[in-house]
Amino acid sequence: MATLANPQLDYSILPDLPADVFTAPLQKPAHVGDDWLEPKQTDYSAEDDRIWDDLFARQMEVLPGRAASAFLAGLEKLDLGRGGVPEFGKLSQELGALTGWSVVPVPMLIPDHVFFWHLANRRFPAGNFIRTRETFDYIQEPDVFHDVFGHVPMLTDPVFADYMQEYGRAGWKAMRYNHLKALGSLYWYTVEFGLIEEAPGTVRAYGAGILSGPTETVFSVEAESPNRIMLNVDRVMRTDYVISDLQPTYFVIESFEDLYRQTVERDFDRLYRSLGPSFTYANTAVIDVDDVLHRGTQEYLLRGGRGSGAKPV
Ligand code: HBI
Ligand code: FE
Repeated sequence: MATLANPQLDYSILPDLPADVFTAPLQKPAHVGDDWLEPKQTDYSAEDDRIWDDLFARQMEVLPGRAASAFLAGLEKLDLGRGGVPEFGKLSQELGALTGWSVVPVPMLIPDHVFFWHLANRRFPAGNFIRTRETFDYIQEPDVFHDVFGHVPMLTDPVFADYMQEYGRAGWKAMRYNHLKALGSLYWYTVEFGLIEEAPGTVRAYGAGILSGPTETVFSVEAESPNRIMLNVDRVMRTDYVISDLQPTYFVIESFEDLYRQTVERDFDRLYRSLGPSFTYANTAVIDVDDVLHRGTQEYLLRGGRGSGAKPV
């Protein structure tokens, strides 16, 4: 039987989690199996559908000139604004025809090795629930708007689609070395908070964490506060991150091909063996070897960040 310590190559079987591999414990709801998949997608209320439509309209106000062309193209191909929370079955059919990915419903955050297993098999696990009016502006857990609006458009891009699958395959190796946080940083600074330089001097956002909310959509590409640094996979995987506020640093790719290439060419065994038990670089650090596009003032952070009422400048 395949285990994390002796991974099989076809990735079709969910691996066992050895006792010495650390993963955050999650309470599995009784109605889901080992794959953590919901038997079916939630039946959304009329108000849920209105919340989707309002979130969608709000994002469409800020995306032009800020979201990556690949993201905007994906939104259009999948027609995510046809009204109400998209139906995963139909969405999966359309996405499947483009890149072979599907979207599957999960109740909440799922364990790392299960998440990686779905990605390695080109299934994107999407949160089933949608936020309420009370939590319209900010939620910490991924809901269906973040997961579907934020993540799924990029999965229509063939190169990005391959990158996500490679990421899933890389997950088990990271767990074996207990360096999941390092691989998590790569996800964080690309899939969630990535920027791309589409033409010299033209930076756009493709990360789902950015594009599922209006504030960071503007802040990430236009504010003076954050650093914007050309992405180097090795450097990013040594960089800490915080999940609860606007990012002090964004990493910029030159193309999805380059991101894919850097990831598959990286010798992760070597990297994990060379990593210490904690991160080398703080998330505000600018280091000698960085190719810096914009050196941030960190004004937002210096004024106290989220909770202080600081303006995201
Ligand atoms: N579960 N539903 C869900 N969504 C995620 O983005 C997610 C997860 N479980 C684990 C996980 N992400 C992490 O392993 C990666 O972000 C590194
Ligand atoms: Fe996400």
